[in-house]
Order: sequence, then C-alpha cells, then structure tokens
Amino acid sequence: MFVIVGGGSFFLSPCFFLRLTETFFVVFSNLALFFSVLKKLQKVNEKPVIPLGQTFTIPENSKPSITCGGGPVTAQDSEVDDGIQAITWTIASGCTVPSGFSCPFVIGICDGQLRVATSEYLDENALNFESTSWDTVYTLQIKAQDDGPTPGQSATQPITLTITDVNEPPKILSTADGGTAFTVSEFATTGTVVAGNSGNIAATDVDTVGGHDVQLTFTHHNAGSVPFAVSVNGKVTVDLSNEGTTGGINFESPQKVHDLIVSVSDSGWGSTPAKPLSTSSVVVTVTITDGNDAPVIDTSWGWLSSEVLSSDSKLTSIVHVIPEDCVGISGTSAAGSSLPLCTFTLTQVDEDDLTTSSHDTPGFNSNSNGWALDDDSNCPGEFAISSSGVVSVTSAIDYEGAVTKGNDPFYCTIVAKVTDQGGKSDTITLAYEISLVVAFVIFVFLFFAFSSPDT
Ligand SMILES: [Ca+2]
Ligand SMILES: [Ca+2]
Ligand SMILES: [Ca+2]
Ligand SMILES: [Ca+2]
Repeated sequence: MFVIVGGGSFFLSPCFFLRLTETFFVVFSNLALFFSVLKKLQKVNEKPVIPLGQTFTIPENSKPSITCGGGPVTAQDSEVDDGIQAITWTIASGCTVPSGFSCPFVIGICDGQLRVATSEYLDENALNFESTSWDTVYTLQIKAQDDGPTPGQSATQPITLTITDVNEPPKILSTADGGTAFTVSEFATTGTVVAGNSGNIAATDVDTVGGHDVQLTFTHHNAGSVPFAVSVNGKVTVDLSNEGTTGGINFESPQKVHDLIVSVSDSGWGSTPAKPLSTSSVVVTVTITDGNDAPVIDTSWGWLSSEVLSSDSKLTSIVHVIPEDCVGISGTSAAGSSLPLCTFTLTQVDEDDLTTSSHDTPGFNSNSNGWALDDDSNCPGEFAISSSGVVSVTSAIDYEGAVTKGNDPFYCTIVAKVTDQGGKSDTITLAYEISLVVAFVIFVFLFFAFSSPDT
C-alpha cells in the first residue's frame, strides 16, 4: 500500500497501519501523527540491527502454536523506538527439515515471537528430541524489515532455537521380542538365570538418547507367589525358597507356565524432587521345560520291614529268602507244587511316564521295560532279570550247596538296574538267602539290601 506525499512514496507495513488506525481513533484531531509522518519523510532511515547470540528454546513434544522460550527476537532501530516505524519479522532461511515437510516454527510478523507452527504444518516427529530425522538445534536466519521509505531497511542475522529433552516414560517390550517370554529347565536350582535375552526383561526408555535412564528400575508385583525372582535390574532367576506356596518348577506338575507381574520405572530426571515415570504392570512368562527324570526303583513292596529302614526312612537293603530247588519264572520248588514261585517282579516309577500328548517327551520315558542284570559276580549265571523286571533263578539251588557256599547271612547278591529311554537309571542290590525245604512250606523273608537312584 502506498501513500503519495509530494511526489515521493514509501511502503507502510500492516503493523504500521494497525498502529495508525488506533492512533486516529484515540486522538483523531491530534496533529502529532502529521508531524511524525513528516519526520519520517525527512529523516534518513536507519537499518535495524539484530543483536547476535540470541537463543531460544522449546521443550520437545510441545503442542502447536506454543510460544518458544527466550522472549521475542529483538532488533534495534531508532525509528521503531520513536514509534514512527514498525518491523516486519520473517524467518528468511535456515529451517532445515526432511524433504516434503514444513518448518515446525513460525515467527510473529509483528512481534518477532517464535512459536511452534500450527497443527496443519507440524509433523508429529518434528519436535521429538530423540528423532533421528529431525534436528534438535536450528540456526534460523531472522529478517527484520522496517517500513521506512521504499524499499525500507532490513537486517538478517542468525538466532539459535533448541529443542530441549523432556522425560518420557519407559516401555516394556512385547512378548514377541523374546525379552518377556522365558524358559527354564525343571531341574534348575535357585539363582539360575532363565533362558532368553540372558534372562533380562526387555525394556526401553527413549531418554537414553539424551544420556538419561540408561538403567531402569523393575518392580516384581507377585514376588513370593511364583517360583521366580525379578531383580531391580530386570534379571529373572529361579527362586525355590518357598515351593510350598509357589509350587516349584516340576514339569510334571500341572502348571508349566508361570506369570510374573512386573512394571518398570525410570529415574524421574528433569524435576526436583525426581518424579519417576512408570509403565503399567505387564505379564512376563516363564515356561518350564522338560528334563529327563531318572527312574526310581519301587521299594514299596509288601514285605518291607521297618527294621531295614535307614535313618532317612529309605530302604537301604534287602535280603530276599527263597526256597531251595525252585526253578524260575514258571517253576515251583522240587519239594512240592504248593511252594510259591521263586520269582520277584521289580517295578519302578519314572515321572516322565506321567506326561501325555504335547507335554510328553518320549525319549525320557521308561515304559517299565529297561531292566537288566547289572552285576551277578557273586553267583554268575544263577539269576536272570527280564526286561520287564522279573527276577528269576536260572537253575535250582540246593540248600545244602548254599550252606557250603556260605548261606549265612546270605547266599549271594545281585544288582538289578533299570534304565529309561534317555539313559537315566537306578539300581538295587538284592541279597538272596536259600531256605531249607522240609515236608511243608518254609517261607521266610528277611530284608537286607541296597537301593539308590543313579544320576
Ligand atoms: Ca525425552
Ligand atoms: Ca524416561
Ligand atoms: Ca521330566
Ligand atoms: Ca525319565
């Protein structure tokens, strides 16, 4: 817009006209304006001077149109100071942004105030301190244009606008990344670190980019009710200190997956006192994996005597008394058909045999068919054990011959062994005594033997 005075002309900014209008309305008849315009025409127009080193800040994630910290950009201009000129502010250059995006900042054309752009022009990542594609420090070339005689005077100088870091809450990563779903063997002991991500619950905090929250603090909300512990650093370990409550980690028990309820907090940097930010509670799982349990030879047969129980109430020894002249699985004593068979069937228990369908690991099972004679060096070839655990005499043993060999306290010992499909085994030592058969059945059991599971 132009005003013609005495053949000359000059440019008047919108800001000037705003002030001019106000002036006319307030003091319509005041001739001051006339003289100020006259002064404006007569004086040599001074160039605005923008002082160097002006710095401004804006917190990351600020909303659209928020005012930047540091006040407006300032310039010195005597005509402006005298109220006869106004400055028009613009960002001349320096707002370097990714291709296709707008500058996230604007400057007030009349007041020189830096602000965040309106939502229409503000990308959601533009004010993210941790962004890898947007800058956090802008060196903006700011232009101050006065509205003196055409073309007026202007100055352009750099200012620094910095996006500052703000504390943001941490996150626990999803199960799919492996850092919140762990496994552990049923044979693990207290303190064992679970498998997966080195036992560490995976959590992140974006503020590590700015050097904050490198170490987060974990809280275990159901500690003591699950057989696992979570350290403040997020390490998951086995905790069998209270199996009565937690149920332990036996694969053959019903519960094969345990839920650990955890949350994580950051340091709360950026405020005094610190105000840590936390995640909501999430479920971290630990799945128990099967291990090969050794078979255990069953010693609960009916002729167990308390006299041969060891101090820990386990059967430690057996003497099995059989009548003379009995002849194995299908035979009876030569002394008469009324004598009982001189065979004995050993049995075992393998916990792995208890699992079924998808939980079963066939290679760990026993299936009660892994029996063998492990040692018969006391009486070679005189006893046999079938694969199903039936101990028998291979040929008749005469009482008198037994006495000659030394039937007191026993005739000989043999060692029976059962081995499961995975190679785990247990053995039992059976001591045999041969009893004298007269005209009727003599059938006595004494017990003195040995049993212990192998590893
Ligand atoms: Ca941050
Ligand atoms: Ca944080
Ligand atoms: Ca098992
Ligand atoms: Ca087994």
